[in-house]
Amino acid sequence: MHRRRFLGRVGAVSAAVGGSLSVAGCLADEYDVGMLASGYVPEELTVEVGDTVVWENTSSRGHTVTAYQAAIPDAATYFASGGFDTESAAREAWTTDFGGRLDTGDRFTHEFGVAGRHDYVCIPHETGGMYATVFVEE
Ligand SMILES: [Cu+2]
Repeated sequence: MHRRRFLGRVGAVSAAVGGSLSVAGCLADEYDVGMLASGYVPEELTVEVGDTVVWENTSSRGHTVTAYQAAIPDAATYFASGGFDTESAAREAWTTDFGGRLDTGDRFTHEFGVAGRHDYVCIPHETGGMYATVFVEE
């Protein structure tokens, strides 16, 4: 199964216009996880193996989506905005020149191929408690 999830938004838009609006016309508003000044919304998201999750920075501050390498399944592909292969690379890039930063309106997507709990964090707001979880089910 390889489908994108646009939880809620698609249905809401379709309902509002009676389903007549094309999917392409809705793309600008479709994401699964948004961001506030210091948090992800929602903080917990459950998807199925093969789903692609879309994050969008819906706030006015820069954020990252950076997986905790020790808190995703062993067989899972590492994910981080900026495309880094490891958490240490992502953290180093942030420290160096804000690598991986998502500015307002920027998106990051990741396809989840392995079931299990995936915890991730916003590097600059980690101490403020900006972290969240994607639960992937078979
Ligand atoms: Cu942040």
